[in-house]
Amino acid sequence: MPSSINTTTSMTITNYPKNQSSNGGEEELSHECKELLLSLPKEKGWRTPHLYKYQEFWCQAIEIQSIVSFQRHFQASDNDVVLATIPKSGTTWLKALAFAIVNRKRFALENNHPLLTSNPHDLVPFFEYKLYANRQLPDLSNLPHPRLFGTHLPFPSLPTSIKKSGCRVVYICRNPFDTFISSWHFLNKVNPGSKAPMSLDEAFEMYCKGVIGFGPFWDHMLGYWKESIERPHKVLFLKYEDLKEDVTFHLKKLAEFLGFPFSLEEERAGDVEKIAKLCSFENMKELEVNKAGKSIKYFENKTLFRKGVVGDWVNYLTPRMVEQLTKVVEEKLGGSGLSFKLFTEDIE
Ligand code: PAP
Repeated sequence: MPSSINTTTSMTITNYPKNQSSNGGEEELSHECKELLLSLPKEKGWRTPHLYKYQEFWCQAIEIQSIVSFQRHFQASDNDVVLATIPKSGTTWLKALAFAIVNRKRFALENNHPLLTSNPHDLVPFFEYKLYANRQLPDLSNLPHPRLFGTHLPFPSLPTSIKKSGCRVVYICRNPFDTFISSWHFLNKVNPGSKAPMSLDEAFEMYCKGVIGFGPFWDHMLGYWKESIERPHKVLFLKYEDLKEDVTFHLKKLAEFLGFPFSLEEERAGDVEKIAKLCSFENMKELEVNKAGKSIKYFENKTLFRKGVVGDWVNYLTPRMVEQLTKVVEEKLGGSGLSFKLFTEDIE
């Protein structure tokens, strides 16, 4: 078994921009993209100077270029699997679980599993950060099927071929309180250094206005939520907190949805529990590749494994902030049927 696995055989891909420059890599953009940016509303960014509103969601200039290319060029196959999230909602965990589930015949769960030596983001590449980044047009035809991909795009902005093909989409969301705190920690950690860290207060105000990468969070969630209700066989909606509460149950549900249900024999052999353990926060955080490696050029894998709990927001948000965000959640998500678990016992 090689020390890291290449799931992207015969595929030309490049990583994130080399070192993100002080203006978020905007000088590297194509003329077309620069023109597009001129027509878009913009706000101050969390980590880059600006976030632009493209197709009703906020994102960085450099991301828009890859997104446009992804939207133009990607052709979905009926058995593709797209794992979708708004950042900091459980992307890494979902990628690990889905990879382990669909590849369990290729890679035994005991030793030398690719997840022990590669970060999930290397095994399940993002469309917008890896495959279509840096003006690359990847040849994805040689990837083993089912092909697994990741994206932060909202549902309405996915390429038509994903929305109209038989391909499966799995969405995981997380309560907005923890997602905000996780985002704030992360974005200050991976700040390239040219920008002063953003205060919790300032970041919070932006989050409540919906100004965060791929936000507003409520639109992002509702897009997938509605689709999962209309097309439950094609769009599965999961919640981080539910997985935390009962990972085995949701792992089996995910496997069934993906078309890889566990046989009775596998269940008896404890394969569900083995995958749960392999992909657990505690296991993944301690792996060398996740302590010292880099999957995406300008941030280290360790920034993806902070605390991994439900309810850490209680350590950061003031009562006023809790009231404000509760109001936003009620206003934007009330009546949708979408609700979140906000607390857990294991908070320090
Ligand atoms: P991404 O969208 O940038 O890929 P994502 O993986 O969605 O990030 O979010 C990281 C969060 O998931 C971190 O939460 P925290 O800041 O509240 O701690 C991280 O700890 C948590 N996380 C990462 N891997 C796992 C895992 N295997 N199980 C549970 N939580 C995890």
